[in-house]
Amino acid sequence: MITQNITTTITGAKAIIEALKNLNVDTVFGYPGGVVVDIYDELYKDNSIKHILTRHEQSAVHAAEGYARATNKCGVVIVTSGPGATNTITGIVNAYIDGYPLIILTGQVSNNLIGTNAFQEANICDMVKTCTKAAFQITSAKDIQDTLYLAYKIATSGKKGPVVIDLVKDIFKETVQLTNKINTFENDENKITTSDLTALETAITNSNKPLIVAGGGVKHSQAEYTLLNIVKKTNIPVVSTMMGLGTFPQDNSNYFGMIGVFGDNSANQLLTESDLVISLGARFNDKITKRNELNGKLFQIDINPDEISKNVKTDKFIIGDINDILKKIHINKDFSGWSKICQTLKISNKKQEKTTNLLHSFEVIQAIENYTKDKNITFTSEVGQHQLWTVKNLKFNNKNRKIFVSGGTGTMGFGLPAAIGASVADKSNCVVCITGDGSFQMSLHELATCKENNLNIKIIILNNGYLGMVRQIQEKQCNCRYSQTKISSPDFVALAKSYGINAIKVNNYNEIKPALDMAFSNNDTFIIDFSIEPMEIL
Ligand SMILES: Cc1ncc(C[n+]2csc(CCOP(=O)(O)OP(=O)(O)O)c2C)c(N)n1
Ligand SMILES: [Mg+2]
Repeated sequence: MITQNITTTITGAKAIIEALKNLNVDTVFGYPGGVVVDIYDELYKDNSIKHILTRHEQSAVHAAEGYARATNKCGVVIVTSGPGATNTITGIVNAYIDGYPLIILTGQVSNNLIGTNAFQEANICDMVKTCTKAAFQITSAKDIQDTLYLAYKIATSGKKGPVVIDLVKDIFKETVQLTNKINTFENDENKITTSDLTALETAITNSNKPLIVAGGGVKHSQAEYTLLNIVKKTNIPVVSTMMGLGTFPQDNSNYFGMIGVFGDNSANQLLTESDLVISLGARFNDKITKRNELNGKLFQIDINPDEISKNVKTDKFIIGDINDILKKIHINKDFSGWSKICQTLKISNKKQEKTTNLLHSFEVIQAIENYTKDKNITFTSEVGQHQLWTVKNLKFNNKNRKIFVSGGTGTMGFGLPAAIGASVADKSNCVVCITGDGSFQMSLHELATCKENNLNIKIIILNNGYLGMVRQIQEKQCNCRYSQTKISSPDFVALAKSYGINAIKVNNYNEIKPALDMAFSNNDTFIIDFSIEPMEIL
């Protein structure tokens, strides 16, 4: 129910800012342009919403996603029309697949120019139809507030995700009645029935070898604590997806690792060995091994009805909020016998070994783990070998240590802007971005954003001179024909200096600790460029 009192007349541009304020938005990420100058003028005059100027619109969206992940709030982005709008698309796809709530406000040419190939016109709403929860075009100022509130509701409910609002230029100067709206949205989320809960309880009680797969959904529903309590009581073994990392303490004896193509053998084997797989918000996409073995034994719990039976056919499922569901079930069976049997599988996990005297990624990450294990840190990573070494060697044992990775789309260029969003969300928090030489070059222009906002981000470059992940595939599939995967880089230390950022190069193991001491000695952005064995493989 929305109630309203009409108060005063304002411009459309101001109405946008007022609507954002009503939605408790205090930070936006963006990049201005001619079409949206009126909004930027209002931001300037109002001064109560902080604007973070990124150096590319894609980064603004990734940063807003990092902010949303860090705060559990909705990220907001403002960009101009045409190229400003189209530059957001990669970021939008990323947030859509991984399920983080964003509102992206794009400028649009005037009503009378739409469809004429006007200067900087792009039909962004049609372009993002398949990667947003909704896309609206506002052609009249009277629709501003209602559309923003609706967009917010859509972005933040069910499986969360991005909503685009395309703002036709004319509305900014148009006047409109400012309304004092109270946003209390009716909760129309799925209701969980008693028979749903009984079905889950019965499936678990009838099982001898159950397994919980903790997916990204556990994070989304903030079900970490409830999950831990259930496992404490029942000793059901737990594995996680990459998006679910950190949702269950990795030092718990009932944790058996990460599933997936690059996951742990113990975790993947458990998918086969178990007789019931309880999926908590996992999507079982094509990067998950052994999907066929799940046939007939999968119990899916997901807020998104589209996920049910999408990748593995199942007739056992509950659509709803994971935390709500887990809080309501009662299991009086102890699976510690089964969990003990599972321990033996841990021996099958691949050992990480040095092949040369050069620095190896895993020893760098292990050193970082060792150095930071008692600190509350948000990690981000990019995409490639460095990401997999990162998730394999960092430990997430409590909710003060988190990791943000681009899961569903594997977007190189995500990690640094996501770190910016996380750092902006809480400046007292130290953020560590672990990146590759290839990925870093996709968003290194954001060093300016880090410097300008005095962000406490430590950037760790695992510099192997290659697009290593692809090179590794070529080694096996193309008989070592490394087509276009050797990649040169600038002198990252000199580059950092040109941005006013301190940096150091590390070539051998003894230099790691002093470099970390230097990086963590203050709250500034700092870069460590690690020279890594180029031929290392996972
Ligand atoms: C935007 C984008 N382009 C291409 C790819 C394909 N890709 C996946 S991993 C990778 C190599 C990444 O290189 P680097 O960042 O140096 O990491 P490394 O594997 O060497 O650790 C590439 C090109 C991608 N994931 N994202
Ligand atoms: Mg590399």
